[in-house]
Amino acid sequence: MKYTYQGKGISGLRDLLPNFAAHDLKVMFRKMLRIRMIEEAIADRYHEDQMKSPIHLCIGQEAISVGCCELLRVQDKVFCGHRTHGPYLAKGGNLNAMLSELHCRKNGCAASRGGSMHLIDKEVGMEGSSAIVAGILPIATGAALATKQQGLDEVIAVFFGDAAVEEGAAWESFNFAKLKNLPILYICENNYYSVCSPIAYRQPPETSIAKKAEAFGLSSQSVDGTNVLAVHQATDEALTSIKQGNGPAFIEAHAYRWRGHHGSSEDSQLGYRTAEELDSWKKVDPLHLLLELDLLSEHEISVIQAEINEEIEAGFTHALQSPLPDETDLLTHVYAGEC
Ligand SMILES: Cc1ncc(C[n+]2csc(CCOP(=O)(O)OP(=O)(O)O)c2C)c(N)n1
Repeated sequence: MKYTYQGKGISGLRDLLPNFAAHDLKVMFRKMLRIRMIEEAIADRYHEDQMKSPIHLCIGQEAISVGCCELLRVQDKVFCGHRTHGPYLAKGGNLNAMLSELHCRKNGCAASRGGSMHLIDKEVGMEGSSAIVAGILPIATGAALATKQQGLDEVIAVFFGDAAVEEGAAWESFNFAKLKNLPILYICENNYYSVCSPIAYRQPPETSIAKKAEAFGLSSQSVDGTNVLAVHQATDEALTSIKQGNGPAFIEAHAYRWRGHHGSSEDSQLGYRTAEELDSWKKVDPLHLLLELDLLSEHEISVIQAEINEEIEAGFTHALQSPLPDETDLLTHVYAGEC
C-alpha cells in the first residue's frame, strides 16, 4: 500500500519562513534534534537490556511535538498516548527523570511505576499518558472540564495516533468537549499505521480525520507534520481560537514513524510497509528540511550536537547509578493522591 506524501517539502517551509524569527527557528531545530538524538541513543542501547520498558520511538514525527509544545505555556497541560517521548521532552521534560523511568529506577518521573508509555511529570505539565489506545482522550477531556469549572487560565493539549479515532472514546470526548466548550487541543499524529495495519485497511479512503472532527463542531485543521513551521502556525491558530472561548480545536498532523511500531529497530522486513515508502518519507526529514534553510553553520550544528551528547551521556549515567525500587516501595504510589 503506497501513500502519497501530502506536504510540500522545503517549499512548504519557505512559504512560512517570513512569519518566524531566526532565533525561534534555531530553538525549534535544537529541540527536534534533541528528541532525535535522545531516541537514537535509547535505540542504540536498548539491546543492553538495562531499560526495563517497552519503547515507542517518534523519530520522524518530532516536528509535531515541537511545533505544538513551543506555543504551550508553563501552566498549559499535556496528555499523551503511548508514544510519549516527543511530547514530554518538547514540553520541557527532564531527561534524567525520563531515562530513570525507562530504567525502572526509583527516581524516574513516574517513580518506576510507568515506564516509557506512562510518563507523568506534573512539574512540567506532563499530566499523564496511557497505553490504552484512545484511553487518554476522556482523561484529558475531563481535565479540560476541571480547568473550565475552576476558571483557570490553562489549555489542555492531548497527543494521540490515527488509530485512536477508531475508538468510541475519542468521539465521545470530542462531542463532550464541544458540548461544554472546553479549552482543549486534540493533536492526532497521523503516521498512517496502527502497529502493522495501514490506515487504508482501517478507515475509508475518501474520509479525512480532520473533517470528521470538524463535523463534531471542533475547529479543525489538517497539516504537514514534517513541517515544524506549519505545525506551529496551526497550533497558534488553534490556541487563539481556544483562548477566545470558542471551545475545542483539532489538528491532524501527517508524518511517518521511521522505526518499528515498538522497540528500537527499523522493520520494513516484516512486509507491512516497503523500504521505498520509508525512504520517500526520509526525504522529508523534519530536521533536514529546516537545515536546508541555512539557519546554522556547520560549526553551530556541531556545538549543539556536542551539548546534547553530553546531556545524553550524563542522563544514562544518572539513570544507571540511580536506585532500583525495593520491596518497601511496593505499597507506595498505589492509591491516587499519594504521589
Ligand atoms: C484499546 C486498545 N486496543 C489495542 C491496543 C494495542 N495497540 C497498542 S498500540 C496500537 C496502535 C496504535 O496506533 P496509533 O494510535 O495510530 O498510534 P501510533 O502507534 O501509530 O503512534 C495498538 C492497536 C491497545 N493498546 N489498546
